[in-house]
Amino acid sequence: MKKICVVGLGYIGLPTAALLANKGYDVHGVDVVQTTVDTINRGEIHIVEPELDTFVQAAVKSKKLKANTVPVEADIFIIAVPTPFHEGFVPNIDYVISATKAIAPYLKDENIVILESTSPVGTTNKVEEVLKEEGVDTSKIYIAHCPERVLPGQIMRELVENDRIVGGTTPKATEKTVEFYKTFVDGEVLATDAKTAEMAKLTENSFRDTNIAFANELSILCDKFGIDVWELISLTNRHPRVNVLNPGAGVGGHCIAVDPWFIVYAGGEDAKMIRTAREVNTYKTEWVIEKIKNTALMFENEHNRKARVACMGLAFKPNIDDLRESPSLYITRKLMADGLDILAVEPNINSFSEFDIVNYKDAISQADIIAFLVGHKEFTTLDIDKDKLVIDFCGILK
Ligand code: SAJ
Repeated sequence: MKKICVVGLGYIGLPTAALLANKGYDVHGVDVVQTTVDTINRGEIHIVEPELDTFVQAAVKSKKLKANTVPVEADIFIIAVPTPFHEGFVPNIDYVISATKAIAPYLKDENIVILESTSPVGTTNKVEEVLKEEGVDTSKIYIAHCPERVLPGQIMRELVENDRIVGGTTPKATEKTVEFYKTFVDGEVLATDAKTAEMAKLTENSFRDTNIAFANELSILCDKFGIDVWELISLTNRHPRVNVLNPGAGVGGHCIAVDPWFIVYAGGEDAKMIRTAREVNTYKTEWVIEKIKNTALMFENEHNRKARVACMGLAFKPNIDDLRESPSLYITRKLMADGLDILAVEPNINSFSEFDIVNYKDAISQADIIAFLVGHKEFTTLDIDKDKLVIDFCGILK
């Protein structure tokens, strides 16, 4: 069985490493954070993802998965490090470059180097350039991009079931990499070139961002026109070729709110719609803040006292505990900073460093205004007093 070195043990690298180890591969995981390495070597996990703990525990117990801060020689290298952006939405591929430099001394002829990180177009070729600069004869190895496409919360299932796109820097690299993914993916493994694979991933997330922006814009317009947007969407979606997504408090997470900027940065003036979609989704979050503030002000004028506002949900999407790039957390923080009396609710976490987390049932009874920011399942069965002001930004009550 081939040996695999996975660089970056985060939301993609660790599940991938654990899955491959459970498939019988000998996996060496690399992370720059010592505590992450130690946690994994104890058979534990440092991120929250259903089923991942079972996979990691089994992989470590069978000695098929070991973690370290430095790479080792292997047959296949997978790079799964973050690709955030610098100030001003400039793509930041520094982690990809440093991971590439880190594996360079361990590369041998016939090795495969796979970039899984979501990357701006041209990054896989950049990996090749960096390896050349580091003294690697890249004509003797295979380099490809195979973008990750898994949905947080469903990673272990989607890693196996989803179709994958593989684009090599040469046709032979594509072929070799496709062969590898076919050993553990049940979905189809589709072959293309590196740039198309990079753009395909960015397109997927931009497509979703653009469609959510459409829904968010509709929700603002419907509010203006006095129309229930949820009823509107459920009616329009009865057309055989219409499928409007759900409006919400904005778009969060570390993918959909980030990746479209990679296209906008490279596309400049020609990336009009993709840029506008980003702007609409960012604006929706500010609009939610204004809406809550105005409702609180109206309450205060009417009752001669400050309103208590329950912010229902802090995670970036329903039924997870992930707070990264979360619009609802941003909204809650902003309202608190602006002096509103806030009850912060998040049923998926017990405590938070910045403020108290209030039980959702207590918050419902104590609040004057209840703002549903995330559609968590706990919120669907609540019994809310008629005298409460309810603002449903995520359609949970429909
Ligand atoms: N959202 C809405 N309305 C909707 C759907 C989503 O407001 O109708 C919001 C969510 O509340 C959340 C954000 O969008 O704040 C993103 O959530 P998501 O569930 O759409 O996607 P992510 O960010 O969890 O995962 C995405 C997925 N990409 C696509 O569905 C095209 C996943 O397959 C990718 O692997 C992942 O990004 C990634 O890593 O790039």
